[in-house]
Amino acid sequence: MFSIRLATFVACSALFASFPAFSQSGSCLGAVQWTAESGGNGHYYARIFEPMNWEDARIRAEVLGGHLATVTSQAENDFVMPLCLAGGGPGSWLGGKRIGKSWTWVTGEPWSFTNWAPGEPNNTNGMEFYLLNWIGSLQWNDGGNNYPGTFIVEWEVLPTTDCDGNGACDLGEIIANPALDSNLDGVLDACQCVAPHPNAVLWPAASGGNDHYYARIAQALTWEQARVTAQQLGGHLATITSAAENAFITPLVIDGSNNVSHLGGYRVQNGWAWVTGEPWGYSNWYPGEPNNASGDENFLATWVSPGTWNDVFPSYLAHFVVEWGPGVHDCNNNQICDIEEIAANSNLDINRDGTLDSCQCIADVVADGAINGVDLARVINDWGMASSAADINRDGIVSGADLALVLSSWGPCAP
Ligand code: MAN
Ligand code: CA
Repeated sequence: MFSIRLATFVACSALFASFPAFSQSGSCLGAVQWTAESGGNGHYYARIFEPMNWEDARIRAEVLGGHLATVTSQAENDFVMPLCLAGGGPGSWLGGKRIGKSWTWVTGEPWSFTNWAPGEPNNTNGMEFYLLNWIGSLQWNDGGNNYPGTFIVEWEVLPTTDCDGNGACDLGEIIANPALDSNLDGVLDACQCVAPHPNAVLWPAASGGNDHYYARIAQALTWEQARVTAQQLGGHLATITSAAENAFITPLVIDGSNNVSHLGGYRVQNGWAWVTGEPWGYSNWYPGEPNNASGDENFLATWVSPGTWNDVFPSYLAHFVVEWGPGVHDCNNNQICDIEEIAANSNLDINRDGTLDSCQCIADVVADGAINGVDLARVINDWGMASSAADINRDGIVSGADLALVLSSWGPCAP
């Protein structure tokens, strides 16, 4: 765990004493302070090695609690510009932007000091509106937005949260390893519930979905390889059991070529089955399919006309749709994945549907948006029945436990 690299960025407290430049107790290394003792403004600066365009870097800097560095004096220039080079790599964006004919700083500070390289700013092709160092140089250049630069962030006050309690400031951890903030929200992934895959989209219960996530993985694999890969990603090949679910995934399978993606269906003796064991019911075969064209078309894929399905042979290479859930997300926004909360306390999901009951209105038996006399009447009417919507806790019988759930949550469902 402890490494040379650690020494370059972490020192919420312990290492602090050995770095006199870092004059603020509780500060994070990785950002260097231009100290008052050395004639500075007390601000902190760091070069972020996440190549991106200027507009994205501007947002990223703000998400990290600072702003793209503004270099408004010779002294600040002398402190900041070497950071643009340290560690090599591409040029480093700074917080200057051309608006019309004039240059501005992202903070609104007046534009006066400049340090342009000879011949700059030259606005090549009329598209260079953004400030960065000339690659390998301490002087300035104007660049086009789409250049994948590193960037310099400046903080007046350094955020010092340590959300995972590991003694290392979160900001310092992210500066050292941007992958620790994969969803780019400025919070360590370790402290929140992040989507299971960068491409994953949620089909929210609130809009009639199942709270599962889906992603098309753009890797051409056989169905069997795709099945295994989906598992390795923590999910399974998507199982499409309703027209609504098929409609939800259809935009995901449009891939700019043939729109074929493996799904989690496979041929069994008397028909088809899903990898999850869910019953086979809904299907949406392309006209004439499944035709078992080669005698071994035992696997399900979406077909050329988006939304339709085909049976394909074992060596057919295609992208594939992975499904995750339920409960991989964080419906109550408490930074703990719902699935973990439920695993720790099964009472939080009394109807065992994989979603926290607190995010649903489980006692709204007739689904009219409130828990009221209609639901109560339904419980009493179905008393003792084995299979009824009034069996709120899904224990196999409509009983006093269900009645208690109605009474204890009486009133309108939360929005
Ligand atoms: C054609 C049709 C399909 C078959 C594929 C296999 O498109 O016969 O039914 O699955 O070829 O590539
Ligand atoms: Ca076929």
